[in-house]
Amino acid sequence: STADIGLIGLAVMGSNLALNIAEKGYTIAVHNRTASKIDEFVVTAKEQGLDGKVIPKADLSDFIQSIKRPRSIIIMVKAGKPVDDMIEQLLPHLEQGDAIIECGNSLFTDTQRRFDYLKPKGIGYLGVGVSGGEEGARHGPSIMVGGSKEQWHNAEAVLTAIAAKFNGESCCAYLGEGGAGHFVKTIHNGIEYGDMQMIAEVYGVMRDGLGMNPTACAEVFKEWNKGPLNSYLIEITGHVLAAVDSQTGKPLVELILDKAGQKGTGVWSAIAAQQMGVPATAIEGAVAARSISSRKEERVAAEAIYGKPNRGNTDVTLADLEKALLAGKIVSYAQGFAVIAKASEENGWSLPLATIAKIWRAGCIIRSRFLDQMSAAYAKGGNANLLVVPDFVALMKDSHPSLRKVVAAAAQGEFPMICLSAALSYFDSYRQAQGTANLTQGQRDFFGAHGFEIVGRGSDLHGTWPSTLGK
Ligand code: NBP
Repeated sequence: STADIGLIGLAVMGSNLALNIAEKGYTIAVHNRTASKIDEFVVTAKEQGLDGKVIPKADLSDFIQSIKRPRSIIIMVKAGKPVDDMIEQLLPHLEQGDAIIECGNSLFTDTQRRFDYLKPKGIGYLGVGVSGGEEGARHGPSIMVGGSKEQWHNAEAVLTAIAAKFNGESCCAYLGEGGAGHFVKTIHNGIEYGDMQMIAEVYGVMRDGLGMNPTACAEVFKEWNKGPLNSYLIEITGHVLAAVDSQTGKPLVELILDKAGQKGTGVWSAIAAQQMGVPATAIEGAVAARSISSRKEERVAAEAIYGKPNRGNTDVTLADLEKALLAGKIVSYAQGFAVIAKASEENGWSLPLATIAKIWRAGCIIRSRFLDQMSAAYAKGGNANLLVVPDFVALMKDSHPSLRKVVAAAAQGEFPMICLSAALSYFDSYRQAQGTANLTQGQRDFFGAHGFEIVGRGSDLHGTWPSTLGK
């Protein structure tokens, strides 16, 4: 046995990850259900001068025997049942102390179940969130590790080496037992949904309120990428807006149908947040916005009923839009990190918020300058809501008036702003000491005798309500 590590599943993600591992000097055994993919992979590895580090194995038993003990075996097959099938196929060949490292986009509860299933058998299970798509896998993804801590140490050197680097620091970290890694990856994706939707809402105002064409919009995003919004998503937004369709010469973005797809991680984030009672309205809004977008036919019919939106004069500047986006982003990240903090508490993971912000600074879709500021702020201590972390209080004080102005202009100009308005309402709810749930509690007691609290008198008190029977 000579391979440092093994990898099963040579589709897009697996083959790029395997090349990345070989490039870092590790010998890797590779296997795929369909053997022809292994041959194709060897050709690619040869073209990149990496075939000397690759041990191709079409037979699963040979593949396993070729890996040094205790074995670390990465599986990068389609999420869902194929992962369970693969685990069952591997089990008879594995020995105590070996580990399966599952790197796909798995639901964290599935990862937890698999971890619990393998633990009594003495087989380690690591559920690893890998962000950054194909390019990330090849040149350095952000890697969020969860699962068996002991076996993590066996694979730590390889995973740390292949991860993206930010100022020389690896964007890979062990975050906690069981499904911790995949949970954090899911919330990463939820935050990504929020970022994308808020950018799209601002683009809507530029296009339909300020009358800007895609080229002009692209220039603005290019400029914004030099400032506090500097991030991968702002950068690619500039490129998408600048792209021209080769067939017609028209801006490509204007030809793309306005129906957004989703694969489920946004929904999983929103469900996890709701289940734990943590408000994550920006993520929920972003998921809802994609769902509404997909109902194109209904939207066309509804516009015919209500008429075209009455846009009028949009009284916002580009500087307002930039600051509104920053304020929305702070709220959205505050919510996402609050979900992570709560999950950490509920599951006994000790999810370090500063570390999570750190490993998202490079290699993943939401990488940004902002996350560097966040990790620095969280490193000063505590898992507090970002809205009360001093550095961000100053940013929020400076930017929320713009968010308010933009959301107000959107309401007046009939622009949808599901995400930014949700972020503003969350902020306004979070920062007001006296809310309106006193009335809600009164209603709940009226119809259901649920009780209420009066400070100084005690809790579980009841009102004497008039009867509404027969009225
Ligand atoms: P796919 O998700 O398309 O899966 C294809 C691979 O799964 C092939 O190797 C295929 O083998 C194998 N496979 C299947 Br399908 N059923 C199997 C089974 N029952 N037993 C064994 N192998 C089976 O590959 P991908 O697009 O590279 O994605 C891999 C994982 O990474 C997924 O979980 C995906 O969601 C995730 N992903 C992440 C990102 C990201 O940005 N992080 C991007 C894209 C994908 P075959 O060749 O024999 O059919």
